[in-house]
Amino acid sequence: MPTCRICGSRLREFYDFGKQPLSDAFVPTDRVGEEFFYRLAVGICSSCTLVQLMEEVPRDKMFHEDYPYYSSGSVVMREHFEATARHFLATELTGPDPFIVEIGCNDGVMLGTVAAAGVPHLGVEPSGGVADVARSRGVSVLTDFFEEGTAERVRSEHGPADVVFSANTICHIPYLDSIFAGLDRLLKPGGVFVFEDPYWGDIVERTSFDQIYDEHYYYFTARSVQALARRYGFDLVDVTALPVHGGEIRYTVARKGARPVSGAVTDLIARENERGLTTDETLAAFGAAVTSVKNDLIALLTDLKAKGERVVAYGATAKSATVANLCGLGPGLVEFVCDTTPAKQGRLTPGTHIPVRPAEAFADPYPAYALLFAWNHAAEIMAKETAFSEAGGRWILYVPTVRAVEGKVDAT
Ligand code: DWN
Ligand code: SAH
Repeated sequence: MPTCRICGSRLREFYDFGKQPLSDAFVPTDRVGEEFFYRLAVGICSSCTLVQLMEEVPRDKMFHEDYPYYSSGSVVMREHFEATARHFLATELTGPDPFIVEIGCNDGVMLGTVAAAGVPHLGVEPSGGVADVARSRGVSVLTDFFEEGTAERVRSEHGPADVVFSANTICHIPYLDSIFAGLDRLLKPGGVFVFEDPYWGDIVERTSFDQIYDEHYYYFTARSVQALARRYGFDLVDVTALPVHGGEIRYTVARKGARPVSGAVTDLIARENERGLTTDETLAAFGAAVTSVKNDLIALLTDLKAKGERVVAYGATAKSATVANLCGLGPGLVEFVCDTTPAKQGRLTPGTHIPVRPAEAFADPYPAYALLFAWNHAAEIMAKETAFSEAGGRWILYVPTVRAVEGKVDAT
């Protein structure tokens, strides 16, 4: 019987996405047939209500030297993380001996600003390629997975931290017992652990089921994070909703009793209970909505194909592996995917083998339809691709429902 990775209680599976490849394993054209597949299914803990994957993919298969996601690829995300860094510099890092650690610093999108301010910091990042880019920006990085042993090492070499920050990474880490043991070693008595991740409430509300893939092991609510923090001797002291990546929550966690708990925490948990975010009915309705989106997207793309229309996808996202593999979207339905990331270009999308081409291929010539795989960046992308809409092109969106639009941002 599959059990909760945190509390060991029974897990109830509520959606099976079937056989899926590693979401960020873009395939070199001479390596087709060598892909790793696993069963992507999502379940809920009957006791602590934490939503999680039913199967765990070994971490070294996902996060390594060639990990192809570079956080600085979006202007909006660059601005978001610069503001985050400035916030810490002005609040938590004003003492005599400041120190901030980031778990999963990627290419230094956040710590670059801290480094430029000359404030002591350390990124812990297992993916060597992105870590090297961070270093080239003046960021100090330890190329390793954060866990209890790493935290001990960081503490003995650098001293205790005021802030441990992590964006879009804690949900990637199944072994949270080791993470909290590490935080206990690393944080100053009054220090904070601040992390932001996709919010289960937004995933349910928008049927953004493509947030579910190998790298995203957990899907948090304030309620489940509060239970998690308490389990390891911490308190959830604040929550803030963020508009990025289709809806996230920033959680602030402190040692038990060290900081007052904001009313925002109790308010959000009360709202989650009212909405019934993890009830059997909600999970069944979510599953039904996923199946509708799947059927509608297949129908739309098949119809466009039959009419001889060109469809190109925009953004070779990790998320889109779930959509493309669930719907069986191959090069027969989607001509290619354009993406600004050199590490993805010239390769094929995982499992579905759609060619990935540079961004410039999009306009050469424009297709009739652009399937927006990077729907979470809709505002940024549509703003810079106005010539596509002006040429009569239409965007195909599938969050929260499948539709073709002319270039207005009603996506998220
Ligand atoms: O959690 C994760 C998030 C933060 O990043 C990781 N597990 C992996 C990754 O997920 P993703 O690939 O779904 O993230 P994005 O940010 O939606 O990916 C956007 C993709 O689109 C990138 O490959 C860059 C590309 N892009 C582009 O070609 N033109 C993005 C923008 C904004 C653009 O204008
Ligand atoms: N923080 C960035 C990157 C998110 S992608 C952003 O928000 O854009 C997830 C990152 O987590 C990857 O760079 C991956 O290499 C890293 N990661 C995965 N497991 C980790 C672990 N145990 N410790 C530290 N980083 C980890």
